[in-house]
Amino acid sequence: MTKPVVLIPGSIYEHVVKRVDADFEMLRIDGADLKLLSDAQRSQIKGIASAIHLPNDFIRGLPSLEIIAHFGVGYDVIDAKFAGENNVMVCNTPDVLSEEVADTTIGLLLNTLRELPKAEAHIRNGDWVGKGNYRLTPLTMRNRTVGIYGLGRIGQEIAKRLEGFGVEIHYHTRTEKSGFSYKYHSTLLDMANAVDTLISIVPGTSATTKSINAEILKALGSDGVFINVGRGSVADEDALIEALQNKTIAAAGLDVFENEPDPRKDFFTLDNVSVLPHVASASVHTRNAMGDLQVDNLVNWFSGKAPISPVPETAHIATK
Ligand code: A2R
Repeated sequence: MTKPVVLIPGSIYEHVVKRVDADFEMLRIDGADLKLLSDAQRSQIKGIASAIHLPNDFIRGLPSLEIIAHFGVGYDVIDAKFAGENNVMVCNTPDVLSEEVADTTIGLLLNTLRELPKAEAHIRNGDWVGKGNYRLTPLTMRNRTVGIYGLGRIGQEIAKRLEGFGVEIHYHTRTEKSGFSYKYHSTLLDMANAVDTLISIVPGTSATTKSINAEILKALGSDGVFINVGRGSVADEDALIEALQNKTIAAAGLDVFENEPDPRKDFFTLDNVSVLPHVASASVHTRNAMGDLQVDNLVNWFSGKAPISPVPETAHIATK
């Protein structure tokens, strides 16, 4: 029996390439561009394994396409509603990364509050012996009130870890979640007024775009700390840079940016920012698990079984 043709547009984690190559007829091109495919190839492609933006024209130009398996839990780079309307299944890789992202979030929060990367630079530079002890940090985790924006799979893991730090935990989502003792706020502004530390772990959607704005940052206050591990699009970066420059808030810890991999340079020059290059899920263990889930979705689909992790917008599409 001939294997289904699965396209990998753009670069992807090597583990995924090996697995796609083993299980399918693999086709690789440099990006999501129809000009890179012959007419025959376009009509043969049944599945996509990708980690990049797929324009709607690209999806429309593949007449036999049945399924897109995306690498990552956030799938804002694919118009899933459009895919669903065109009978194309979209899958993401939830759950398997939640704990890793939550672990990294705590690390980033501590880096931001306790200036650990700068303290490490101090010893590496020879400043400890040359200039003396690293300064006492003005910020601490002690007595903080933390608001989690998004109490989904990852947000809940972050909250669980924060419980161990003895801090007060609040959250904001569109719908109140049952079974949690954390304080619920029906609006983001209400939560920002009640907390001094805001962790964003909502998806990048039209509703969340630039929702962390000047008003929210002001509400956090001068002791305020903003941590973003969700999507860069959720923060209004102009407002954030201004709030950090003017000390409207005390500090920020950022793993995600509007322009990746080339974020605004202000984030590197500001003294009160701790940055990471979008590494929250980036361990071999977790990336392998994400890659396996991505390819397992394709394997299930092409053996007539339901995919493991369809996104809600396409969950209605029946298995062939
Ligand atoms: O709003 P709800 O009740 O659906 O709760 C979801 C919340 N959320 C929002 N909260 C406030 N305003 C919004 N416009 C809004 N949209 C969504 O975000 C839910 O509590 C949370 C998302 O949770 P999950 O779908 O379980 O996603 P997961 O696995 O926690 O990942 C979150 C995001 C990904 O989409 C990537 O962008 C990033 O983390 O890696």
